[in-house]
Amino acid sequence: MVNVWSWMTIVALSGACWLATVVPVESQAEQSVDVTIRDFTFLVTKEAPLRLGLPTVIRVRNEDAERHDFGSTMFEGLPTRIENDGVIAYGRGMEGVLLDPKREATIRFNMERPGRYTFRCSIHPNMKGELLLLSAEAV
Ligand SMILES: [Cu+2]
Repeated sequence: MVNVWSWMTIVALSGACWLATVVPVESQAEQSVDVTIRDFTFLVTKEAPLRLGLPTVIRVRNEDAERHDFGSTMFEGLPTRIENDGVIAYGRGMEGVLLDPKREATIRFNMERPGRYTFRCSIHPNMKGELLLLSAEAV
């Protein structure tokens, strides 16, 4: 009895994994990264290594009661669309986004240069994080 039950649980779990791996392939048009700011720290969650040539969405959420910003040189020279608190800004040479407490912003751009990119909060210079962008050949 116990064995049958755990076997069924495993099937259900692997079914969920299968869905999780298939869905991003179907929506291949976009890759996303979630950045959560909590206790003056950047926490990064992503499904897969970031690849060049794909539209990329960075969702930044400030869970602190303090104002932070998310800035990086990774958008330098690239057309970038930033949606922050219902306001959409679009342009080149954007440096980042300012986040009020408990707010969320979305940054959309196309990854074009591989490398290791740091991001930081200019208000609190010890808040830093890093994203690694791979070229398609490296994946
Ligand atoms: Cu900060």
